[in-house]
Amino acid sequence: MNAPTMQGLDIQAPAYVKNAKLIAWVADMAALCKPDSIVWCDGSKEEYDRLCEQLVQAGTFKKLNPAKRPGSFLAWSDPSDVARVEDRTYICSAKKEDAGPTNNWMDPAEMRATLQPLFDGCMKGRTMYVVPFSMGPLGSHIAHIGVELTDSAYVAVNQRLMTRMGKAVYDVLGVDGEFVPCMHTVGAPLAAGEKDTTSWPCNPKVKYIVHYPETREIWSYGSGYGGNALLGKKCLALRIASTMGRDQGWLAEHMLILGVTNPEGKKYHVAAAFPSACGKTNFSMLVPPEAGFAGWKVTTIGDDIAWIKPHADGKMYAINPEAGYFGVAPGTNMHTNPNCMRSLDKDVIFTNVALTDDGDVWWEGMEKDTGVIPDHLIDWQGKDWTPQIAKETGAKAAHPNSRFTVAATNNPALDPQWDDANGVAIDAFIFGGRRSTTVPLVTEARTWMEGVYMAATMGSETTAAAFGAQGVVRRDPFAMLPFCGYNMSDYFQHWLDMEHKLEETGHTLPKIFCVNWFRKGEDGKFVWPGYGENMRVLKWMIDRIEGQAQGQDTMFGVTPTYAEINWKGLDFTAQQFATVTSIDKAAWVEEFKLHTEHFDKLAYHLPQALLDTKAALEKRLAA
Ligand code: SAT
Ligand code: MN
Repeated sequence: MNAPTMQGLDIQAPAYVKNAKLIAWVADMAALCKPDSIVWCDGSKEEYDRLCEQLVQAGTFKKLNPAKRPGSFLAWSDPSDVARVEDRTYICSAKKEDAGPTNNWMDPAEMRATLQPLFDGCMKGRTMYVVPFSMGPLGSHIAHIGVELTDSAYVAVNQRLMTRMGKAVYDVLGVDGEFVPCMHTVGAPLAAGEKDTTSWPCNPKVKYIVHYPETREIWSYGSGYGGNALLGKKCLALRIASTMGRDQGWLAEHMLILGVTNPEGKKYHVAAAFPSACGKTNFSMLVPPEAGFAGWKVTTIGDDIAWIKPHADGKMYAINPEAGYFGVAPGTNMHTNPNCMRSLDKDVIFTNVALTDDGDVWWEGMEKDTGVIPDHLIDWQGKDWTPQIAKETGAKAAHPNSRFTVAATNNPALDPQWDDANGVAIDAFIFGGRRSTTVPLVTEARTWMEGVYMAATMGSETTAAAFGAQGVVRRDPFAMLPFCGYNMSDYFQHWLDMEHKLEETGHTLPKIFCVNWFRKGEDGKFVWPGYGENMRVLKWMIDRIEGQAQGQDTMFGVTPTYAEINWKGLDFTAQQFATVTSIDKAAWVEEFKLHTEHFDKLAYHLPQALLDTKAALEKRLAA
């Protein structure tokens, strides 16, 4: 098995790789994919620099002006490869019911037969990178190891920023440790002697993002972009991990994790779920307003994914499985997210933003900082862009889903416990969607059950993070719709079961809140100022945790009174507050109809308790 060469290909693993299963798997996959060479990534800075230089030579990366943006690069993807492809994403469980109605399903044997010819020789003319990574602090009891085999150097360098990647992972893995095998190819093999002329190799026609939850495997074909290709992220840390969590009694969630410390030094931890491109990164790096919040501090543990385990002390402990941020660039500026802007000063990989004439990057929203829109840019498709062209054609300089990849350690607001192997104890969960109407600014669930109901029925207007129409409300339970690796109704039950698990220990459960920063007024504009001002809502939540705010009971949970919010430094009238907190009876009658439709689709295994909760809420509404 461990033959050092295979048809002229050197497959010998470095001496520090001792895991027999891994070595055998790499040999098998090399035999299948037939790369020209294999590189075992060690995660070193030298290796990173070398691969980045290689990407520059290949035309995939443009090195940015080191005086403006040291150590940073810009990649422009193929225009067909700019977002996750949900219709090409599959959960191949043995039984269709186990994938559930919200996932694409194919019989595992049938999928394997489909993928076999696609992967056969898929890496011809290319290098196969062996990328070992830990999702979560190295050696943490909550962490898991993955190994990605990829023919994309772009993926390898992004993985070094996004995960704990490299040699140390092999030590944790040892001779017989478990890892999640993650196969990735851009699906663009080269004929013998052919030179790659594309700067962003991908397969514009055929894409498959495939998960086998029972055997914990990931196979991704045809895309080089984000969540389709950086397999530690949505594929492992959410889809595969959610099924692990179901089987092992923990949670893998699409949640940011933040720490919030009051002026007395007491620290709370909050995990919050929002759909992609709804401001999770912003919220996780929030800067409290100066007026009224002196001494308050918010620190980031994670911006996208949380793994949460109930502990013997009755608390739920969360880690961020990632080690970097893959965030949306447009809209990010010193007003919306100053900590993020500072994180992006150096050592960043940008994807699909615009290039300035002096070799820096630009995206829509940056004009809020500088007061000017550049006269000339090269847009994300490599074309000339001017404000005039934008006016005439509507062309965006940066793709709406353009991204930055940056190590968490660049974040000035990084929480000192972000890499703590034991995680942080969660005090509250927040669930939020993007809703221009109906859902109030903030409500607190009266019970765990009611919180699960709120999360299970969450809706959100769609964004550019996934292919498809934007701005239409779709149900996105727990912000997990595209990321739950098993039947959504079973997932609801798993959340409901947590209550009993934790109650047995006699500990108070984390509170559950539902938020909506996105209500619009009659003029079509957002009413709530959002961003740093969200601290005011966060503070009310903490007051609730401390029993210092009474709130008022509504049909949909407990909501703050106007007087309970700290308004110092913000001009926000009681009337505006009413606009974002009001419960419109007629709108809620319609909303509940949509909940019914949603539950009808999820009827198989849907917990009866959710239907009972709905009936109780409707009764309240009618009263
Ligand atoms: O491209 S990703 O899936 O990683 C980003 C997102 O949609 O949240
Ligand atoms: Mn996300």
